[in-house]
Amino acid sequence: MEQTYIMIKPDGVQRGLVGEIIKRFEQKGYKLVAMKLTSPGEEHMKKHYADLSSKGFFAGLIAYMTSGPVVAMVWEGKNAVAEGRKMLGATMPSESAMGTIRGDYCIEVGRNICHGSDAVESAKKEIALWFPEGVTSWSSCESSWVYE
Ligand code: DAT
Ligand code: MG
Repeated sequence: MEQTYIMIKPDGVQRGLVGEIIKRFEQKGYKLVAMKLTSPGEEHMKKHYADLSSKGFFAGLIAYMTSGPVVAMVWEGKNAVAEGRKMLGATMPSESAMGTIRGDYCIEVGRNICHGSDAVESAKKEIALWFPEGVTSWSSCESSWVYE
């Protein structure tokens, strides 16, 4: 089964949206296989966003992402990466459909409350970066009701 790295950013934590975001992934049918509240610091966050280091907004992005704790999670299930991105909504909240997390709960791109891996390969890298200790494998009693 595919795994994706989902992170609730510092604004999502401060605004009390942790439960709401977890609820959506649970209710969709995905399985939580790793989770922690953590403030890993600047170097770690620069590694996470290494692909964006040349962007003009990079310094602001790192300051925002290190301004408070984040909730790091790995969710598992069929097409979890692409479906997770759909659940988050577009990067720009003004372009995120209503009903998505960003569409429903934020206004500005620099405060867009959640992160989700954009491809299976980047998910693998992000999961290794955030959970070097590995994830937890378990079987959910729901699985035969979620999958045919
Ligand atoms: P996403 O988070 O949807 O994968 P991304 O990887 O292109 O988007 O960018 C990572 C984060 O950087 C994004 O969630 C918010 C910030 N960001 C992206 N584009 C931005 C812009 N034009 N101005 C300010 N912040 C931006
Ligand atoms: Mg991205």
